[in-house]
Amino acid sequence: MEDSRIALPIGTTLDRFIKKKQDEFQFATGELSQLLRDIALAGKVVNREINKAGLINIVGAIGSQNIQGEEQQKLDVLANIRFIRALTKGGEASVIISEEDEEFTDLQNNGKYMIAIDPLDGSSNIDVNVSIGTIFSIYRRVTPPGSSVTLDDVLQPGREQVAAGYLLYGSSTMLVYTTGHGVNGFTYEPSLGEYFLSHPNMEIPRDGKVYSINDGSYHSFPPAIRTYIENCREQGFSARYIGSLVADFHRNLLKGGVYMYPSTAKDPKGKLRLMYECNALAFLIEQAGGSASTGQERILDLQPEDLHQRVPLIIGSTNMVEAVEELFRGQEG
Ligand code: AHM
Ligand code: MG
Repeated sequence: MEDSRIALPIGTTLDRFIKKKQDEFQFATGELSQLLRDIALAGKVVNREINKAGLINIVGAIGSQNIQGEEQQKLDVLANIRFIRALTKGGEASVIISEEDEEFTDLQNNGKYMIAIDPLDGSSNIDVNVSIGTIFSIYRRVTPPGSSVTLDDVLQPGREQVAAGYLLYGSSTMLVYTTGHGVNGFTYEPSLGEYFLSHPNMEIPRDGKVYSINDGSYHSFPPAIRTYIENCREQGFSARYIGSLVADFHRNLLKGGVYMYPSTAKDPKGKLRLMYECNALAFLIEQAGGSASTGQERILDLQPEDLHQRVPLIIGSTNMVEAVEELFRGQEG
């Protein structure tokens, strides 16, 4: 088996990187590479819209008209349109599910792939100039391409992902993704319109001193989570919570730490969606040497039952996730 983690130098363009990686796999047909390129391109378009958000009245004006006579859209709706359009064109994907859409979209073509996407995550941060993100997962279809899409094609456990990643629209825009052979991060250079490899072979530290959770819900967290938070406080760990999953995840990936969205009184199954948020980040974190769990089960092993299913998420440095799992086991006993 060839070493798919052959180092490419920092500064390699995303296009060249994708091409080199594809060349390393025999029989690769290039469709997955094309999907990644499509996502990267849509990311550039969304990045541009986000940067314009403060300048023109694009946000929150759904239903009104802009000067071209087009409907003005909220940024999350706009991002959904941009990504679905980009992923539909090439014919590599035959079905798309999106956090923005109630049902799956059967594209009625021969595409081999199924895509799950959260086009713009961190909705509460959109209007306030704080980092937001796009999260995506790519799976192979289960039923033969060309036939009608079924729920079996879309309700696949996260361990079946062939690729996953996110775009982070932050102080700079980044694309971070995995195809199951490590995690690589690319930084977007807007004046050149290119992504460049900036974070090759990303690995999360095994341990960390940062915990990320919405402390306002402390009193409705399960006892295991409350105990874990108290332990973090006693050890003088830092609490860091942006409230934008991609941004919190990205910081912890680089520095070490744990992000937690457990069950609460308001969201008894947790708030985050298995298909659009948790699976992609779980695949990435495991590829970077970390862990992702509900507190009781590995995220990637969960059998989804519903397109918009929510699950608790504990994700980050392995030692920290395991410490939480240990507390859940103690709570059961
Ligand atoms: P969204 O999909 O509506 O944007 O919600 C997901 C977001 C995450 O990005 C973030 O980590 C979490 O919700 C924050 O929730 P809360 O405000 O309850 O802490
Ligand atoms: Mg979301």
